[in-house]
Amino acid sequence: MRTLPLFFLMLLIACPSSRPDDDDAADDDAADDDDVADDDDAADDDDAADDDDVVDDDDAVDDDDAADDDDAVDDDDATPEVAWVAPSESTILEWGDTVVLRGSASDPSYGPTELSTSFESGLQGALDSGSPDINGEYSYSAATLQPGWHQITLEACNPDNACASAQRTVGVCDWSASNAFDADLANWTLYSDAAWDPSGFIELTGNVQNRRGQVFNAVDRVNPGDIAIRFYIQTGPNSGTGADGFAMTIVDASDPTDLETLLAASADGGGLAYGFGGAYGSFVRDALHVEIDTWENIDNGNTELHTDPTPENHIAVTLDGDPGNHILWTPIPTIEDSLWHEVLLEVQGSQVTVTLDGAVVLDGPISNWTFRGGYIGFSGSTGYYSNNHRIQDLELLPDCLVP
Ligand SMILES: [Ca+2]
Ligand SMILES: [Ca+2]
Ligand SMILES: [Ca+2]
Ligand SMILES: [Ca+2]
Repeated sequence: MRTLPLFFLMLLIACPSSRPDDDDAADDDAADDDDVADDDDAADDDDAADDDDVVDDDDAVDDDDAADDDDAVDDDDATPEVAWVAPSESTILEWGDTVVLRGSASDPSYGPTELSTSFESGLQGALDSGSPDINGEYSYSAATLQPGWHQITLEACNPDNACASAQRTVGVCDWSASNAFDADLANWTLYSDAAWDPSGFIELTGNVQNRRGQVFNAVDRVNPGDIAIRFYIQTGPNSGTGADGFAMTIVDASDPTDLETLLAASADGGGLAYGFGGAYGSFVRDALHVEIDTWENIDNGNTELHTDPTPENHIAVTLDGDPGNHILWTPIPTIEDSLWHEVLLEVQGSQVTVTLDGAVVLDGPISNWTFRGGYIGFSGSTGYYSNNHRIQDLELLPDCLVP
């Protein structure tokens, strides 16, 4: 959010060609205003003269203005007319979304299909060219607009090469790469057994018993509201016998010290190093977790404090630091294959969707719940059984900001 002014600055820099049009419009307005002012001045003079007949002469001057309008109609005879239909001005899209550019074109002397029309992006160049349909409608489905502000020009030319154009601005927002963990950790902090690997990922545990590791951004909080977060996970090599799994967490800790305290108290083994609520602790504020669980826990009131809903590997949305609170869950085929898997979490209002390797695996509302935001991070744990637990390439879309 702090970079927002820069984006607006970039917008101003990126769209200089909009200025002449605006100026032209302003000039036109000024000219109109001048006309009105002149009329007013004349009226004042007339009032001063107290000569109503002269005021009637001013009406004749107004007729001259009407004659000017006729001149404008003459100009229309020489060129096509274009107008935007969709999308609306300053529409913002997510990268990869398809937007249908739609305009209309007409010409007093030619049929619509005799016109040549095109869409061109100031950022990306020519997008499409063609002709309107018999109704004068011209559209193009743009699926490959790159991130940034596009000032898109709709142009129509008639066979005499007389052209008209109109602009519309469309923003395409980027995923803001929170961290690929390739080079440095920036605002991210390693806790407990987590370690950065020079190959470009975070190893949360290593394939070692009774490990517990976390990595969190203790500087920037994720904003409340709709979000989309993508990251990659890898666990193995002990397929089947491996344990315990990992989780992505966004927790409403009050400050970095509070966060560190919560993480230090979180349980290893079945707690997946995010267990600090429910049977695992006293945390009573908001946290959202996506866990990838590779070990079935059964509550024994001692070493295991919750019961998993399935003996299978599972992916689940849990809340408030409680690994026993499986709000949304589904079994998945074993994920302990030492391969990278893509996880995408999307929150829209109370609707939470989780996509694993491109397939939606969880999709449902969470009743009486809204996303509160907080510090984002990852955790993983082992117990008597173990696996490596690796994460990398986090992309975060707390707000769809146009770069
Ligand atoms: Ca990486
Ligand atoms: Ca397992
Ligand atoms: Ca478990
Ligand atoms: Ca679980």
